Amino acid sequence: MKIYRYEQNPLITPADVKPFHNDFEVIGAFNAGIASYKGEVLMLLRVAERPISKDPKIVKAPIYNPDTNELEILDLNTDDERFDFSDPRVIKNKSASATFQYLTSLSYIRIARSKDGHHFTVDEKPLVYPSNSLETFGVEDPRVTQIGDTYYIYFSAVSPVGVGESLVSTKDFVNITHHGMIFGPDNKDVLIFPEKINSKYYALHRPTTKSTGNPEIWIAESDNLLYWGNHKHLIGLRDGMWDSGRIGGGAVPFKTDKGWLELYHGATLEHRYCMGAVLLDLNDPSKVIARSNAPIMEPEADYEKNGFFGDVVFSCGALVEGDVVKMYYGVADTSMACAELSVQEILDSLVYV
Ligand code: MAN
Repeated sequence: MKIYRYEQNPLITPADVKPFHNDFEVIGAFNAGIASYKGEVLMLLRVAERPISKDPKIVKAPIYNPDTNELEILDLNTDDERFDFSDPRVIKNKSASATFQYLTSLSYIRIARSKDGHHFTVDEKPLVYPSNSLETFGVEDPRVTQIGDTYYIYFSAVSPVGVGESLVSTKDFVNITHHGMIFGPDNKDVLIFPEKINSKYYALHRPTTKSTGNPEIWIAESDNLLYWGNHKHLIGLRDGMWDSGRIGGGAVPFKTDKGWLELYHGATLEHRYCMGAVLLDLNDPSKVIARSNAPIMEPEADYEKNGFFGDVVFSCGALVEGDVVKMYYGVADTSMACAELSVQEILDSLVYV
């Protein structure tokens, strides 16, 4: 597979983003949803900000308070035996069954704009900021689906009661309408198809199941983008392969003459995140036609291997022009990059099921 990584990579790094909060530092500007708007490429960045800790023994956890509309900051001591600080992203309570108790940063969505898709300027203010009790730990990993002149932006809404997927819409990337949570916890990596198929909207989603099952990709239907049903399991983990630990949708699916092409992420149990592809039937996207046995992209460049959480390439959006896929992707949970791949080469690399 020929991959053309932009010379300007990483396109946006935390140093390019001015913190929105006083006494915070930006530690991530990554996993951006992508939109094409009025001749510009918009990256809807997930910006992660962390309260600056002057004491190495204190890890701070920022929490949005919906009653005051302010952030509260919890100080946790690394000597506190009740907590596990080994994952830099999260603080685990050893006695609780949940995978984490607090996040070490708070994420929100902020736009970076570009005329050429290579050079970006970051907006002064957030576009989507936590605004309710289901978003007290932040909003993360947005995707954008354009339907007509409306852009649907959906993202993980994170709070102590779980991670679900919430939806907003906009026509101008200034005024936002909130539509609430469309997939309840625990669910992430929703991807809404850009058009109706046989009079239904479709979305991929990724429940994290607890009783039985794995973090795998499902598909659902809707008449109105708000209420989703007829859920079906789409693809699962594969032992010993690049997608053996967890998988989830990546970029918004796009049409090819062979079917809907979805670029999805897969990780091993050691948290190495790669991108691969799955081809779905044009008339019934719950039918899988073919899938990548080998990743189409793996973390290889220095900025993909090293960072806040290294060995991660994670796309939330791509632009397709003819045979060229411009895949924008988060690197090492830190920055944004872009690479161009050929649609035909991706299709040729898939293994038919
Ligand atoms: C995982 C990671 C983090 C993220 C949390 C909550 O631990 O993806 O980056 O903040 O989940 O969504």
